[in-house]
Amino acid sequence: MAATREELAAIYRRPLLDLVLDAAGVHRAHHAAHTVQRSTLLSIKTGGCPEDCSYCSQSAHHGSELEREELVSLDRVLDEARAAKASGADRFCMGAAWREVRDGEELERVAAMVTAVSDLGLETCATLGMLTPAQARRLHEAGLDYYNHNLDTSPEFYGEIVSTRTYADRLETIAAVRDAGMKVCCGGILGMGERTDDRIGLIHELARLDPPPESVPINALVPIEGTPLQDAPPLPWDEVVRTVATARIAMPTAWIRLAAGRRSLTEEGQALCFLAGANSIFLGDRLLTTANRERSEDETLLAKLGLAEPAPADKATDRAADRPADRLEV
Ligand code: SAM
Ligand code: DTB
Ligand code: SF4
Repeated sequence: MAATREELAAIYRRPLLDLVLDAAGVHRAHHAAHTVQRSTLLSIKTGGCPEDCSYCSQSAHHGSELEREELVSLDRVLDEARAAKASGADRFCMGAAWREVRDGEELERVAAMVTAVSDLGLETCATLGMLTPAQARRLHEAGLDYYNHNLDTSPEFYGEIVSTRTYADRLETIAAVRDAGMKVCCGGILGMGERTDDRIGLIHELARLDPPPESVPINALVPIEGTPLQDAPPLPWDEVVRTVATARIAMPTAWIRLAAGRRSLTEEGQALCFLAGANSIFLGDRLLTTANRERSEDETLLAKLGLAEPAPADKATDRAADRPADRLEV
């Protein structure tokens, strides 16, 4: 049974090093200790999003200076995916600034991208906004392994951050993803002015999903000029460590990704997060619309920490044979 919110609050508030030590024990009991899963991101449709998420550079509601880009070509996706694979990525994540996917050409173009990336032998992930159950099934059939759809914060704080959709809308898409047979990638953002209790509430909501997400991105806000959160003060590093550690204890088998915002952490701060159970990162010079840490800096850091062993694939490498559509034909 998932821990209660009160139990998670007690864990989160333990003396920091006790918390890290416990989380490290849970991590090492369930995961290879010397490896970090590497994901690479590509924005396949950029900007002009009708949602009003107050952290996001891509919302049409804010005055951020971002060049919009329509859905990119399959060739571009393939070039980027090949380059990601060559530089050691295990998973390729495609993000689109949509409220929801449109059936027909739009869905089919993304499905073709998913199949092509999957055929390269990469795990596939997409984040495209809300999905209907039928769209989730279509993407799974095309070879989509993970769908990223974040809860972002606690249910109580959510309305302060987004007004164009509800927490219940998010949960509905997550249920559709799960019912279609895909793995769920679901996490949140820290440093949006939320209280400690909201960070605990987020972990509680994630851990009580049944089953919990296989992948949990923990983003630290990257402040974007022109958005309502442009001046949000950076969250103290120990709150990031506490969130990672509590998430690790609450979801022992998940990949916990130290996602956006690593540039605002020192190497020492990141090292503590890895010790506390973070075991996945975005590798590559760009996230979706903002800069990531330099790839070479990350390679050096992972080597220094003894975390450079390749991650064990959590799915067979013969991906074409793995797809439900192909299985049906056998
Ligand atoms: N439109 C899709 C959606 O909202 O699900 C996918 C794209 S959206 C960019 C994916 C996630 O990135 C958000 O849920 C949020 O957690 C994270 N994110 C977006 N902007 C961010 C920022 N400025 N700093 C940190 N994380 C951010
Ligand atoms: C997630 O939780 N973090 C990634 C991914 N899912 C799609 C996105 C981070 C975006 C950071 C801001 C940007 O580059 O636009
Ligand atoms: Fe749109 Fe996603 Fe950005 Fe929200 S987070 S504005 S839904 S791209």
